[in-house]
Amino acid sequence: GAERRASELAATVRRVVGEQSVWDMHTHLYPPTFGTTLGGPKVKSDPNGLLLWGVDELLTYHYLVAEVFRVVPATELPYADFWKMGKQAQADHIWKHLFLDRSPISEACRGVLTTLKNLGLDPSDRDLKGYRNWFAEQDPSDHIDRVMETAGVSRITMTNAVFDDNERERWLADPKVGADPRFAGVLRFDPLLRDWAGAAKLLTEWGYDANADLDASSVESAQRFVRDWIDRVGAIYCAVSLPPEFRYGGADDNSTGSRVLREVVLPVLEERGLPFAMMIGSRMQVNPSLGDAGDMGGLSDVVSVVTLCREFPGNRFFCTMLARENQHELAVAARKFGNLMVFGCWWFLNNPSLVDEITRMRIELLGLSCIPQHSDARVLDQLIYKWDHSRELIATVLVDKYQDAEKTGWRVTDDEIRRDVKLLFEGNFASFLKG
Ligand code: RAT
Ligand code: ZN
Repeated sequence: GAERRASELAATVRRVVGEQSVWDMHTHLYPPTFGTTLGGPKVKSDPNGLLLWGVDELLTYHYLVAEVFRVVPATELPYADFWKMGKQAQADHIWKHLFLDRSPISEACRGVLTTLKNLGLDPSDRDLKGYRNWFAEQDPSDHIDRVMETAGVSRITMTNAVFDDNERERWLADPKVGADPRFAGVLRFDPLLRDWAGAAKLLTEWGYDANADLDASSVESAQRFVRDWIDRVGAIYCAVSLPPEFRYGGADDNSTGSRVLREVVLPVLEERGLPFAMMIGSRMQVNPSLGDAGDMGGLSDVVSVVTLCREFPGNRFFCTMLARENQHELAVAARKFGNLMVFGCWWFLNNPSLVDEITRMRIELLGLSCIPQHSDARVLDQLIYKWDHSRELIATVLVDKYQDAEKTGWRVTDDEIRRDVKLLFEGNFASFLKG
């Protein structure tokens, strides 16, 4: 009877979620044409390459760098000494202190174990050298196929940071550098909104005359810059990460950041029909010695997002926030505006307890009209664990929600479950892009 139906339903939902491919809407991954730190039998390694993969990159992920400095503090191993160590020595250090000297049960540690296991390696070997040897035999491009297959990812969205010299120069040197069909481009330009004066200097150097006052000709230059780079990276949307202090006060708000948004970014995006992704709440470099691991989060202002959605009905906004405390208000805001798409459990929220809570709350408030997760993978192989863990959590929430509906006598068919799950993992993103 009812119990049997409930357990069948649970099994179906888990199977469907396991089989549904994902279009990962935000990663920091690249095709091998951008250079790769770990070469393969057919590919030379490039120490500044942007494609990170393999066990040493997994172990030196900035989430784990932060964790290792808690147990071997900088008073024992100064930051500068750690950064001087080679990649393998850093990985050895993290392996010893976070995997062998204490158990690897943080989410970032567990992620390494899931990744190894799903690649067919055996975490119980605890054989870092053996894992290294296995990766050394792989070809980076073939490995991308294997990882995508294992993770069930159909397409990887990049983050193409135009203000990063290393990346910008690769686009300028080779217009086809991003042409790999497994990857989609996203133009990322934080300095335009976070530091207009600094950005204006660089734009001028790059042939787009602009000044700190943002006069009419600077607006035109900056618009041309954004257009040119949208075209160059074939951007499917544009994105920024913003601090907790980010505010948009409406049409009379004449702060420079707000003017750049209103006069440069949003008009170009509307003209191109592209969404704008705002990732809000990153407080940068509270401990600069930690490098990428030195950022934290803070409470942000949902009202600013609401104001943007209301005043720019011709623009579409993806939004994610870094503070747990912002999630409810943001989900409620999405009920008010069809041009707002809430996505992902970002960075410090990408932990099972929080993914469960946030996903449940979003589905209760928004039904199937949200994008529950993105991976934020910086190391190719991380796609495997990020999606493995997220699928399990999203499936658990869906099982509960379908079972609650079925308690009334409503029945969901297998096809309907497949339809719904596809929306969450691919469809909502694809339709929001189209507008
Ligand atoms: O999640 C992360 O790895 C962060 O370092 C950032 O990349 C963040 O996701 C961002 O895109 O700024
Ligand atoms: Zn990111």
